[in-house]
Amino acid sequence: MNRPVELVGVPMDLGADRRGVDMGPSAIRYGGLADQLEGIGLACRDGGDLTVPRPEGLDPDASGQLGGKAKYLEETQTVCRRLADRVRSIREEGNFPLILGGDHSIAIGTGNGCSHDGETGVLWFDAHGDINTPATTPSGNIHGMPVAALLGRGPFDGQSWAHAPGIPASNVVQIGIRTLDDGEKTALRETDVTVYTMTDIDERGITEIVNEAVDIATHGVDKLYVSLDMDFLDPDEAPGVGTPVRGGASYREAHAAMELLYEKAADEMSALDVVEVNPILDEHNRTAELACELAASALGDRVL
Ligand SMILES: [Mn+2]
Repeated sequence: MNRPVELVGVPMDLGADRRGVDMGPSAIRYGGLADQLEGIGLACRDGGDLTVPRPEGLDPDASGQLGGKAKYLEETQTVCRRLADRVRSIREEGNFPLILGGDHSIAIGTGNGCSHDGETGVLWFDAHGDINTPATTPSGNIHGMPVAALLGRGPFDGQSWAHAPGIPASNVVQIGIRTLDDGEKTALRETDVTVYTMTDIDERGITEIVNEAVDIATHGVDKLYVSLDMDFLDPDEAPGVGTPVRGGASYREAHAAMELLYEKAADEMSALDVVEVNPILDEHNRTAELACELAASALGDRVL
């Protein structure tokens, strides 16, 4: 990859119940991300943080709920629009957007910023399916909805800030999934989204899975957006995440996945976001440091 990297922090926690992921961008910067990227020869510019409304004094239910539950809908919409514009302009300048979350609702912005100029595949590393809609969500938290939003499912259909027509469901591939709500199981059966669960990784190994996943995600398209929710990893490795789930990817599996991704799809990669780092739940910033390492691996860092 020979494009300069531009970092953008999105200190967003309106999409999650547990506070703290708004501090993710700072923790990842403290983890040394820019130095690591420069260490592998990438020019790196820090574009600062997007402005995100604070939840204090806001009514989560104020802005209409898209026919169901969607907390802080209006604020989330504003932030995602802002992020989509930013991602788009970074890409138009020929640079690579590396987005630091924040909760996973921000992927609605990154995804839209990547797909306005032609079809894009998506690789979604996560413990969760993130494909609830306001109609199926048990919690109303939008960080459980970004895949549904990008695909324009249910009440997201016709919502221009959410639905990204440039992302075909058949080019969306999820890896590491280990917990799904009932509504999400139905949704995933109805769509062409490909899901690799942790069981698939156990049985076939991360290398084979990522190889296949990249082929599916980039089939017939020339761009790939990669979204890394740090809860893809096991909480033993990444305790500081918004919604930890046991039984996740190991340290080596996560690195192998990122390394292979770079090997196979460095030219196609059009944006990367690293989300759901929660410094309040972390141990001495190790989850944020791991986020830096994995981002560097995805952008070409190698042992030798
Ligand atoms: Mn997620």
